[in-house]
Amino acid sequence: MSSQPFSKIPSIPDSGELIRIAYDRSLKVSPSLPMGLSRIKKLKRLYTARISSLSNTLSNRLLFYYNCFPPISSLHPFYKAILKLYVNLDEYEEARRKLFYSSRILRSLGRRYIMKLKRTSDINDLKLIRREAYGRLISVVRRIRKELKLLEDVRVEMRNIPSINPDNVTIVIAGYPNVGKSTFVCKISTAKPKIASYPFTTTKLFVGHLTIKNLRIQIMDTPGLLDRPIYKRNRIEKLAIAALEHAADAIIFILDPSESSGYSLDEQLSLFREIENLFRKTPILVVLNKIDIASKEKIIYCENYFGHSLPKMVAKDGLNVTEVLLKTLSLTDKGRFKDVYS
Ligand SMILES: Nc1nc2c(ncn2[C@@H]2O[C@H](COP(=O)(O)OP(=O)(O)OP(=O)(O)O)[C@@H](O)[C@H]2O)c(=O)[nH]1
Ligand SMILES: [Mg+2]
Repeated sequence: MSSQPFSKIPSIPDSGELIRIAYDRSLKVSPSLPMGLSRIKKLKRLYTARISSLSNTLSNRLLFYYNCFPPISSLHPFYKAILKLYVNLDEYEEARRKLFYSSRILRSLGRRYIMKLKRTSDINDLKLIRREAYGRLISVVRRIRKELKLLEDVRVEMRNIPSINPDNVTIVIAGYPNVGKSTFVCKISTAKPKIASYPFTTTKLFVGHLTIKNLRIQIMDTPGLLDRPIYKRNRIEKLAIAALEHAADAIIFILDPSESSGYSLDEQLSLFREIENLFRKTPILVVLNKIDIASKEKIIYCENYFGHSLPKMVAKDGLNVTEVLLKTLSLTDKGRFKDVYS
């Protein structure tokens, strides 16, 4: 089971905020200072405790954030492809690395200044060492300002990407905007994406679940795609492409022969050919939706193109949606799902 690797990461403060938190905490540290202790010993104890607190707080925080962000090598290709839409992968890894090394530097700087404090017996020196230690510790964090920001941006973009379990069957829905993809997903699964009578309603990926004969199935709703080359696609469309490429065991391609979506059948067919071409290894089921309002001519036009067994549904009313789902499952790796068909 691979749950969403970015969904539970806490927010990352910017470098100024991080410094402020650690600095304030260090000022609150109060080591025991017995009455008879000389002034210099008291100061030594106090500064040692404060430098140690500042260096540990900063170092531990950075190590914690480093561990929160998964290395690219551990990512399922689906999450890797999506992460790539938001960030340069090398920069992401570099930002993680910098957090890790900065955490180590903070710890060793802390130790070094504590040793320095130990060796001195001059009050002015103690004060200088403390000031220098604070300055250097803080500047280590200031130097990774950009990296902290990059990781926080990644977190914000990635946290809502749905969780997929690669052990379960995943069916991804594709098609032009407004053809009824979300309506279909709502009818057959737990997902509740927004449905509206205008295009580009869905701008994220949604995963719904259902169980057939103990088989857990994931249905992924995607943003609508226009018929255009991949390099002209926007980031929202690329999300859909990433899902089709890396998550789909099978694809349901929905056509709207009524053209009430606002897109002609020819445009939709052209998109289908592109999808078919791009994902040759993934089974695709083409389905006609909105046959309640489509003309006979358009339906026949599609049947002439795909053959007479072309499934037809009225997703809005749930008509034939289960049949469409079962037919799609029959196209997937039968060995894995034989219980469903036996
Ligand atoms: N008449 C009819 N309308 C339908 C049917 N299925 C969906 N619709 C309507 O078509 C419109 C678009 O439906 P959505 O499910 O939001 O379409 P979508 O493909 O998810 O659209 P995007 O998210 O914009 O890509 C809505 O007004 C639905 O009610 C159907 O079988 N018949
Ligand atoms: Mg939608």
